[in-house]
Amino acid sequence: MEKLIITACICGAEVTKEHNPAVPYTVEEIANEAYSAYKAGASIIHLHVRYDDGTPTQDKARFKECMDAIYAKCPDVIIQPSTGGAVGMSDDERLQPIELMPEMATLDCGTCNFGGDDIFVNTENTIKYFGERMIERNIKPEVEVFDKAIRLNKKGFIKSPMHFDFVMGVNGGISGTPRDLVFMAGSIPQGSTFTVAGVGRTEFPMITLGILLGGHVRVGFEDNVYLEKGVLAKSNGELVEKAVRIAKELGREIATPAEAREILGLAPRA
Ligand code: KMH
Ligand code: ZN
Repeated sequence: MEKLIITACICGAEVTKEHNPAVPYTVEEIANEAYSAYKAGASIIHLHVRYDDGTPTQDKARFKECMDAIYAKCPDVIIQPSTGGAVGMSDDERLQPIELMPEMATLDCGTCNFGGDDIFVNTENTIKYFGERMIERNIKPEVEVFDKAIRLNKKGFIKSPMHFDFVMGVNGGISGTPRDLVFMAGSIPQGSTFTVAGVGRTEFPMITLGILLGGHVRVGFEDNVYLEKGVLAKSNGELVEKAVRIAKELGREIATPAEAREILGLAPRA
């Protein structure tokens, strides 16, 4: 089987230090958490950034500071900025980090409930707009799918082969069950690649099945702050180490950043 690409979602926009004191906010904390994940085997850092007080932001200057600090510690890592940002942000606010010409960025598909009263809005036109901006910049989108409504874009707004991230178990999205993950993995065009993420306690069961299905995996504080029931992870690195242990038991080797670039067909870094 293909080597396993591990993505670490180190920070997110919703999780806070009240959930786990190790959730990073400052530039230094974000760079340290990225390094802990990279050292443990992550080849991609899925990046949200915060102001020092924890407020999520898509501000380009803040992204640049964080990306520079991460590259200083992990020179060859793939940084994948979020264009989802936080619920309620406008399209252009969310798109700011693509001006930094990252190799990848997320492209969220479909509007869905996002816990409680929150609605994560991704209209058809938003998806097309984001897709076109990424094609212009040769940025590989990771298509974030939160629900069963995978609407495949055949009109050239996303290039093939597509790379998906199935985000399972969001409160309001698709459930984190084997049945639904098998459905998702069977619903994408041939030749696509996919990553599996599971929110909360579904993280490790979902990535285990993702590894068996030949997919790639994402772990990190954005999705889950626990190493096991009742035990907070001390770092994103601990979560990545656990993913590596599971992969090794199942006979999957771990991809380096260079191998991940090759598997995903990323354009050379600007
Ligand atoms: N924070 C969520 C509303 C992404 O990074 O593209 C959206 C999200 C997806 O995290
Ligand atoms: Zn995210």
